[in-house]
Amino acid sequence: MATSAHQDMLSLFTATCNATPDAPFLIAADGAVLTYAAAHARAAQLAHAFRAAGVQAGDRVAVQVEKSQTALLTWLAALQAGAVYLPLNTGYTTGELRYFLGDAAPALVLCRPEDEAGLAALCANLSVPALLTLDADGTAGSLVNAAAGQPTTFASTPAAPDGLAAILYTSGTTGRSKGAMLSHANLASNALTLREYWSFTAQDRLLHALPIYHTHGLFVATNTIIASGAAMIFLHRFDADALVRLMPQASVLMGVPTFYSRLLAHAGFTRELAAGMRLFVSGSAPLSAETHREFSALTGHAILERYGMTETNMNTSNPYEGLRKPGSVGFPLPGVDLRIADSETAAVLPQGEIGVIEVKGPNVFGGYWQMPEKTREEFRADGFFITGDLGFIDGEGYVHIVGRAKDLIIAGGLNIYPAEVEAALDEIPGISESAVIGVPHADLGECVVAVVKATDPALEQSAVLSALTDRLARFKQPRAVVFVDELPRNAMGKVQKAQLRETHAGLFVAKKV
Ligand code: MLC
Ligand code: AMP
Repeated sequence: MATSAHQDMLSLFTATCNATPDAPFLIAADGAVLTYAAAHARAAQLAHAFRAAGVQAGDRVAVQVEKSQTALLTWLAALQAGAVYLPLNTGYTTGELRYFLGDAAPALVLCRPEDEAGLAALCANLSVPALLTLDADGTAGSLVNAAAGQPTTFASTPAAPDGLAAILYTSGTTGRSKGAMLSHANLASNALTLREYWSFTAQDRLLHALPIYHTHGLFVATNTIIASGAAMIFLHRFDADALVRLMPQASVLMGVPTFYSRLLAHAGFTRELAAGMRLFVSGSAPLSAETHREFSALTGHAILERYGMTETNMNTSNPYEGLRKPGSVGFPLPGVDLRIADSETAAVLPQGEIGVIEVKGPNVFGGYWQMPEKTREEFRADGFFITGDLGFIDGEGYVHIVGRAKDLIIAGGLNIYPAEVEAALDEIPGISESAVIGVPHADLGECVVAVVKATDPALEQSAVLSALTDRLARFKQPRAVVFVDELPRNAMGKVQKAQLRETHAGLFVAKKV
């Protein structure tokens, strides 16, 4: 079995493949099985294709493709090739990609066939040397052609634990996105911790319906499964019908809160259906105590809520055995130091007081790609990372998140930084200023609303939204545009977003998407 002596995901993966080559790793919706041995071999072929495209150890491989088994294997191929994996949200527009590719300077971009022409021009412009494609099924495209016939083993150089494994971009509060640099040890240590904490075994079958371009679906789910030698029932995307159909074959589900509210609304989701499940995990956004209780009442299962971040992997979790408190994110995971500090003075606060959550541990990233200044700003001198989340620790040691010091909206588990949307809005002719807020949304938890001051009285919501189509990924686009004569400002001239949030809180409460 893979142990904590394994400090990188490639050796964890290889250890599992050697121990149980015939065990299932990925199970398709139709039941077709890809074993660990077959996955290792296919990843090796993909790693050869990367090399043939010019990727050397330490090079970045940027990936913006639909979710498929092959897409997931590109992560394991990057590990075999010693490359740094850089997954990108499939919703990003070409304009958004320009920044990521320019900043990360990858040696290879992997894209959807339909994006190839547009990206070829961008890659030429940015001097990215290689571009390959992969289709939505993961069965065709120039990557598949390049991998065909390649050897099924790859002579990998062992990874240094503190070497760079992946760069994941997170949006910035002040505009520019930051590439969080995650080391091999960051990822492997978290996978092993979660395996133990959540009692994973090789018998587990995880229903995987999350996207694989973010920490949750790519690392929390996949890496923990690999470390356990377990299998994933691998779905293209979230679909409540498919989850209900396949749940009898599964033992664990990991999802964002929207998964759980949608399951609760599904007539086929019953106590009997959930009876065979061992564990339901929620994270990436706050799970309301109400959803937690409704879920318990229907199924008898207490959803296990945990708290993480791209920069830190997972920090806290409710216990596997013991009380899973609704509205709490549980205890700091083994090896993670967590404290609550005053956001102004940095003084550590006593139990029960609200402050900014700070964390330190083997899970915490090394810094932002080529942003030493930003990195310094977000770490304390004693190595604690300042998460920007506000919380407190209760008398029993459970951590509660009560808000965010950072101006951030989380819709359906995806982060949107208002500053980025405001910058795009302010460039639209006829808008003089804007404030972007998150308001409660029945399905997504929160959604984006733009409050704008227009100089052109004829400007309409539809014109504003269509001006954003090519600028911002769909999930960042406002669900409503509210026109105002003036934005409320305090004496310092700062827009009072709390006031705006309160004024517009009712906009989407009763509505579905
Ligand atoms: C889809 N849309 C969204 C959206 N997802 N808009 C805002 N926020 C989202 N999250 C848009 C679609 O483009 C569509 O636009 C419309 O909303 C309706 O789409 P849908 O079909 O209802 O949505 P669906 O495709 O079912 O997606 C919803 C979802 C998905 C919640 C299942 O967003 C999802 O899988 N979210 C998980 C995100 C995630 O993995 N986060 C983890 C980050 S890591 P239109 O124009 O067609 O109407 C992290 C760290 C940690 O946070 O702790 O884990
Ligand atoms: P990301 O940058 O996409 O990794 O998102 C990380 C952010 O998601 C954290 O800083 C939190 O604000 C939020 N988050 C993750 N898990 C939870 C949770 N269980 N409850 C509340 N917020 C969460």
